[in-house]
Amino acid sequence: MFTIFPTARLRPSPFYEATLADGLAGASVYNRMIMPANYGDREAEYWRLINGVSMWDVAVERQVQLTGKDAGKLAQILSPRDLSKCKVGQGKYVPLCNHDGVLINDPILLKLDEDRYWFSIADSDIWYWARAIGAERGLDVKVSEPDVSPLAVQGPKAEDVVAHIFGDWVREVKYFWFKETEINGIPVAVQRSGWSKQGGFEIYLKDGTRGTELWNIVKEAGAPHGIGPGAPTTPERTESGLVSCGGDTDDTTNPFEVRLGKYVDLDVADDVVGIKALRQIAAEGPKRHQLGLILDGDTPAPLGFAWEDILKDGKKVGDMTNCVWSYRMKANIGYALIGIDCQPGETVEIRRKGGSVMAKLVELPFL
Ligand code: THG
Repeated sequence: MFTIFPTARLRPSPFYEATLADGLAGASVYNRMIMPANYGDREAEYWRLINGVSMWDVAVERQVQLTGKDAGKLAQILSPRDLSKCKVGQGKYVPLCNHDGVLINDPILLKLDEDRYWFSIADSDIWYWARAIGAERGLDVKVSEPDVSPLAVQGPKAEDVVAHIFGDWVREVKYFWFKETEINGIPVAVQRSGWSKQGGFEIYLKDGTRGTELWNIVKEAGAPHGIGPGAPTTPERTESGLVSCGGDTDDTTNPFEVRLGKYVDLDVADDVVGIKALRQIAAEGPKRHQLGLILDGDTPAPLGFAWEDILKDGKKVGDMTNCVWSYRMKANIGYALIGIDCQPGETVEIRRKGGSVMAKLVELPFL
């Protein structure tokens, strides 16, 4: 095929060497970094996540750090989720919207201290955004990118592996809560989180020179449990109904359309970016919603690069934003971003490259 041409614009992960040594076979680009995608046997990697434990280089989930007197103020201005009760050591899944109420990122917010926060971001440049909003509002806050790189340990056996490394206290950690600690002198934060519904933790490496060391600690601790390298798994996240911001959304999508309305608190202060637009969208009712699609046919037929049109009675009613073979459902499944008059139970037509395919609309998650 082809190799990736190294350039200083495409930053390597601290785990890059370790992932190459473990047989990295496919990657994509995310936050201007190489994002490992698979190690050559996607089905085995999927079942390892479902039944065992998998370790993922997700350093591409970069941190946008806010520090200073107004750090908490800026965090709240950027996010329409009420953060007033967020404690030090707690994380929260927060949509970020622009002034039109359009979703621009869906990070996990970590509150490290009263005056220090990280937005652990999905794939868009939030540093510029946070700096611009902070400056325009005259806030006393510094926005930076710290040397922090998450390594995910996911699957039903992840807790045993992470407890073996850090101690049994990790078993008591609540969802999205975290603790800063170290292992063999390597500074990390350990959080119960991860982009799967199979359970697990993310170990945020706080010293990018020690990626291979941390990778090998996890690999050794996981060996008795059959750990192997993997990556955020499209079939599992689709079955589980997780949103991929920028994949399942476009530059007009608001959080209500993609099942994130529960993370929008309409009574946050008026200075929160996008809140006025979000109140109006909520009052009028969103025009589209996100449903599952189960396609006819029994041959894996994943989505390529682009969304595909969904038709009803010959007219376009929405887009299929994602499509993948589900190993557990033994069908091609995907997400529809579709007019709200289209409802679960209905059959629609998807215009695919090889011709039309019929699909049934269902509620998400699939499993
Ligand atoms: N880990 C870290 N940072 C991240 C991601 C991650 N940043 C970008 C991206 N992934 C954020 N996206 C999500 C989406 C969903 C969830 C986590 C990150 C998630 N959602 C649960 C759900 O939808 O059921 C629970 C949400 C809740 O109720 O609070 O876990 O993977 N570090």
